Amino acid sequence: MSDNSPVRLEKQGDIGVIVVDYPPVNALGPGVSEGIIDALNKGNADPDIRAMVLIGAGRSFIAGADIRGFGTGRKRPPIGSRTYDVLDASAKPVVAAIHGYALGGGLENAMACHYRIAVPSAKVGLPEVQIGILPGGGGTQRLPRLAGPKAALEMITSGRHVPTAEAKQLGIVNEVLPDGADLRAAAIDYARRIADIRPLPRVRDLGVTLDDPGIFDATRKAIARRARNQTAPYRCIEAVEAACTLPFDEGIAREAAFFQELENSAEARALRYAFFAEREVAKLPDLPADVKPHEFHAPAVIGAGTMGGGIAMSFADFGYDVKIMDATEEALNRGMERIRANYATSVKRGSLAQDEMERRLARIHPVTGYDDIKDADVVVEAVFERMDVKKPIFAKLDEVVNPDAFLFSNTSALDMDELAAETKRPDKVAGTHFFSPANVMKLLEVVRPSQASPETLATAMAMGRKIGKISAMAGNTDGFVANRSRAPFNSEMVILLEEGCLPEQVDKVMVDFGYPMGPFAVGDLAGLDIGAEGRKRRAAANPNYRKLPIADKLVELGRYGQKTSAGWYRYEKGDRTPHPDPDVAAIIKKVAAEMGVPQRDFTEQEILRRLLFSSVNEACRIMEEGKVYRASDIDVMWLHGFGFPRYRGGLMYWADGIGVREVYNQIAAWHQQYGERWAPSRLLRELAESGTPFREAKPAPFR
Ligand code: 3H9
Repeated sequence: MSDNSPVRLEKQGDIGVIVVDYPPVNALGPGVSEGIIDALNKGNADPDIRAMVLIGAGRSFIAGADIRGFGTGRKRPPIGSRTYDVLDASAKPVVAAIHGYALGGGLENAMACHYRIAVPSAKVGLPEVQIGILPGGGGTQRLPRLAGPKAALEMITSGRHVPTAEAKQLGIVNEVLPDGADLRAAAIDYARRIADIRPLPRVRDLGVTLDDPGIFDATRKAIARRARNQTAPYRCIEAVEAACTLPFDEGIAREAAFFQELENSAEARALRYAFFAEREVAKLPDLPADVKPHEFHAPAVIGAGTMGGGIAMSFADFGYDVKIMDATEEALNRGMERIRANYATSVKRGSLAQDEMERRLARIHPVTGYDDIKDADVVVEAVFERMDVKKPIFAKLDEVVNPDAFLFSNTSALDMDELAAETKRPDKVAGTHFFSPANVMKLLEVVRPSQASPETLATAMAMGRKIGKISAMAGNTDGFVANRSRAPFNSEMVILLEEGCLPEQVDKVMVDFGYPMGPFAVGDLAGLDIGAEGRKRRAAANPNYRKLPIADKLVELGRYGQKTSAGWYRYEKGDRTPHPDPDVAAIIKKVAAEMGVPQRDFTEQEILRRLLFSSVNEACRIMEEGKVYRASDIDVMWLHGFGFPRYRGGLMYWADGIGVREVYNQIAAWHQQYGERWAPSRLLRELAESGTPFREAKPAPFR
């Protein structure tokens, strides 16, 4: 251990305390594993030391291997000389003292220790599958020995963070400390108590009891949908299977081979990219570095419709008491009924406990008067999406609500400057665009009007994070960033029909690509009448607007989607399964004939590229206009707003996989063929000319 090693061995009487100090989360970055091994060797060699404690400095135990080191060709020590092996072989006992997070390689090191104690707030887990790999530090072999194969399978294939109490129940930790206990002192005491126990309890020596050999196939079946097109989840299962059938060392060798296979797979690279993109998106580089978000305690939501209800649920789900206001008792009652029904569905599905549902419901306080919300510190307006409806509400809110409160609007397209101008506090106004269903979808698009103060923007971003969202900043442009970049995709999918595609054909391509549902089936779920409104507004404003006669025709015929049992598909009563509808095929044929569009066949690749390239081009325009900070923010929006398959990284990352020149050439060819809607953006052309990947594009300064 050199002086600047991230690991130190501190002697406290007869106990050696190995402190990992590698901020912010003690990932196993350069020097950390080496430091731990060094400290262990020193501790074992020191005759005064009887036992050791492994503990993390700062906010966490160890958050896992350094993800930045993956795929860089960094050499890893061979099996036998890794921290896990050295801990396991230590002649003196080691107690892992866990607070914060023990994830991935962090938990694997803890499981290679002889004992584990934890504070109640700690979380443990093996989240590797979420970055396209499997636990490679013995986790797939030790966890089944500690917790049993069933629990291990569940934890390793989901990657979920397990709270301490559950970890104790599962046998992963030996002892949970009382609330407020001093972890270091308790771990030293514990180490003194167990110092002389021999033989040392080693997890590798435990047997594995497999009660039900069917669990592996059952898990394969259960994850088939979400693990589509991916390898890592299946390797996780195979590795746990190996733990049940092979001796420990052979299981470890199998795990290491899988790890090597996966580390640089396309899915692992894309998932790592997504992990860092999700952290980058929180950074607002043009705001003063010292700007702090305002702490809020009294949120209020205006409007008890579907969106307002979902937003109120989001606050309640994360422990906030929230007021929800609507103009009439009747609307409020309807809104509260919907909220109750949504929670009840989660209870029925088993994802929410009944008493937790009651606690959450009790945090949502329905009110009818502005007077009831005058003390709110953040207000999220979520009334009908029309400027003439929202404007008077903003003016009224400004008049009655505490002058320090922030006023946010859940709008998906309206001009936030116009709305801010209704108030005498335009510096405290911003857009907060939730995605439907608001209590489920992770994306919060924070829309930045020109007068919003840095504190307002930081507060809106932080508010999203506090209620479990991933907040992303967007410029104030029609459709903002997420929907604006998605709009050409929505048009192109209908235009494809004019040329001879069928909705089910397009949907199949997109589902095979990795979307949970095809875009036409999603359209039916959301309601086709909603898009029709927006098209009318845009057509009125822009004579060159590309109309979508087939979509308009369906709406004209009253085919609004699932709610009318007919949309792009037909539906049986009480069933949400979309069935291809010959009537729709006939409508498409008729409209196409009236338009005089020649019919032809499409390859799957052409369908995919027609939809996604159109959006890539628009995304470049958005960057060109300075409406977003980075290409990766657009990727985060597509991952969390639109269900883009995470293992493909996001729209722009996926396009980089094809290559900026190829994307440009294809778009330029379609420009020739289809006209102006495919005109390549300036930024796209420049990137293609210089061979710069999309993810390195430099958007114009944010405005
Ligand atoms: C593994 O362990 C493989 C093994 O099986 C063995 C291999 C042989 N690496 O998220 P935050 C950074 S795979 C590098 O904002 P939070 C993060 O980028 C690993 N960097 O904080 C950010 O940096 P910046 C298994 C990491 O409190 C900063 O730390 N482990 C890592 O909201 C703060 O992060 C995982 O997959 C890392 N492992 O959440 C856990 N972790 O400030 C991944 C964090 O520059 N990490 N950073 O933007 C997490 O899930 C969350 O970070 C955690 C904290 C829950 C720990």
